[in-house]
Amino acid sequence: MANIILHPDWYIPESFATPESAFLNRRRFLASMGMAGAGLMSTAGIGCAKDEPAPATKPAAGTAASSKYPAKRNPQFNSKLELTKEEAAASLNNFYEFFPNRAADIRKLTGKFVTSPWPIEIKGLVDKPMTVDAAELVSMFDLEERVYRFRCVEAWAMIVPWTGFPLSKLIEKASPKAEAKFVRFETFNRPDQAPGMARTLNSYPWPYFEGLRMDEALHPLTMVVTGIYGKPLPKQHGAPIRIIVPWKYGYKSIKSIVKMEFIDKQPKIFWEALQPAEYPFESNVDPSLPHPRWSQATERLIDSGDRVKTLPYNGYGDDVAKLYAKK
Ligand SMILES: Nc1nc2c(c(=O)[nH]1)N[C@H]1C(S)=C(S)[C@@H](COP(=O)(O)O)O[C@H]1N2
Ligand SMILES: [Mo]
Repeated sequence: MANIILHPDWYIPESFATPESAFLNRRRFLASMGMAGAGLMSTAGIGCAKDEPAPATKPAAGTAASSKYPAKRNPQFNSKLELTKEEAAASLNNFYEFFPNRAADIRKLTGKFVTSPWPIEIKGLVDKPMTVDAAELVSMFDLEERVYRFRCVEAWAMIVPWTGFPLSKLIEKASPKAEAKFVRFETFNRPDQAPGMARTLNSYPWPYFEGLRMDEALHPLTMVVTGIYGKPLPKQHGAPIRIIVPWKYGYKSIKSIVKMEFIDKQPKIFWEALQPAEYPFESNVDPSLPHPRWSQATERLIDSGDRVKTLPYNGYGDDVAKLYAKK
């Protein structure tokens, strides 16, 4: 199929023709105009009010246990950088399942996406395989809010308050066997609800999949996220449940998870399957290691447009560098 691009959409050929580059340029463009939060001017409906919070904050229908929001902020997890404006974070998303074309506002494309009920299958090398609904998970665990830096491989960044709980707590419940060395995550597979998926059925290896080493999955910074900005996750951020791994490039933080499988071999990840040289399994944020086609030394904050230094492990080196010390 000639019109379908087999690279990740951020694989940017000289033509700058891919949706991702358009998207990235849009972020840059808006940021450079100091209006990243303003929505795309040529796109009807979102309006241009910077502080218009309503569409951004509307939780996915049926998202559970709203009474648990906002959860208490854990002061241990904070950032010196100012919080990204909610509207900027909520209107500039990467969610390829919904991307139909260039510069789309994903909020307009999620209308058919049903996020409740949302059974999640936990299986593989565990003593207690289970299927739990996302709503049930929210009620099972104490939720807390953590402000994390978030760094996309395309060199944009944001600082946002995620709500959730450590993934290690869920892993404990499943009681993995000693042979479990990796966790593989998988997203929903519903092209009828996800236009981006429908349009790339033959070129992308849907559904989106990701993976972590067991020690990465168990690390206290790794979160199961069910909310953002004090509310249940809106659909475009990966409702009803996603992972956040703050020291890795954004694509590791898989959204709208339906399956977690404990396995003994390193799994492939979605973008690696498409472009192994550019998107390796580990993908820790590393300013000294340029992407084959761009520098990773700095990053642009999506609302202010400020360019700041990228930090090793996205600033979480004190906590995680030891996981990667050469033995
Ligand atoms: N299922 C799924 N998860 C995904 C993606 C995706 O396309 N599909 N994109 C990833 C990328 S590239 C980034 S940068 C982040 C973006 O998260 P946000 O839209 O909440 O900012 O989600 C990640 N998780
Ligand atoms: Mo990304």
